[in-house]
Amino acid sequence: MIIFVWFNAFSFMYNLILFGPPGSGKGTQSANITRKYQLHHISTGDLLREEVGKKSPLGLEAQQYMDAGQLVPDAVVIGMISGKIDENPNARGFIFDGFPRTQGQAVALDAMLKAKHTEIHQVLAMEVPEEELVKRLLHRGATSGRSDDNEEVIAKRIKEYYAKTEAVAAHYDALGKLERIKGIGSIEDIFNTLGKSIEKYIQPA
Ligand code: B4P
Repeated sequence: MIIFVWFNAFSFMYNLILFGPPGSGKGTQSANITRKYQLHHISTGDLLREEVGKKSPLGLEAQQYMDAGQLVPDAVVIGMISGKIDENPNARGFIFDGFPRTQGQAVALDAMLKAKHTEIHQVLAMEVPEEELVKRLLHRGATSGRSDDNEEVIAKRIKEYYAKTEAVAAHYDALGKLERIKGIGSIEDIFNTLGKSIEKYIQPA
């Protein structure tokens, strides 16, 4: 028992934020990273879509924001995340995909992880030009059934990103944790570039 507690207290947990504008490929690359490095994937977009699908009170509240291309209020999203971390105490680490999306969420995440005796180690920010983002999101919209499938909502999402989300990069840059990654090219090439950064901290599982 004593050995178990000692091991847990000192075992290294790696936490990564995959950051970027809507359509930059966060979801796509998270799936690959999760598989190769055996991290636990937390996507606020997926969690919110799950709640919307279930028509839960949280989902019904979130849906109106998502359909309009707006961010869901911080309090709703932050509450969801803490529970997900606690459900996986023995995770090798977490990959946060689409979270934090505001300065308030970043501050809350840092405090939440500190209370759990861990921290964010790296923020990998994928940079993609706006016209490529629009092209990708229109293409995804045509096949996925997601509500952000038209130019008006996509333009709103990109505007929200510059108004509220870009500040998250500055927050982690000031802490020396931000690395910018070119997010155009093949999915495999981008994955390899991300992997080189991740392997400064952990090796494939
Ligand atoms: P999310 O689900 O997080 O998704 P996203 O930003 O639209 O896309 P992502 O960057 O993951 O791109 P993907 O890999 O799919 O957000 C949805 C909504 O949820 C938000 O608008 C908001 O309302 C709400 N929300 C989520 N988190 C929130 C939070 N923390 N706070 C408040 N609200 C929140 O890639 C896009 C497309 O590009 C795909 O079709 C993919 O196949 C393609 N693609 C990817 N990489 C490519 C490449 N290298 N080349 C060509 N195509 C590529």
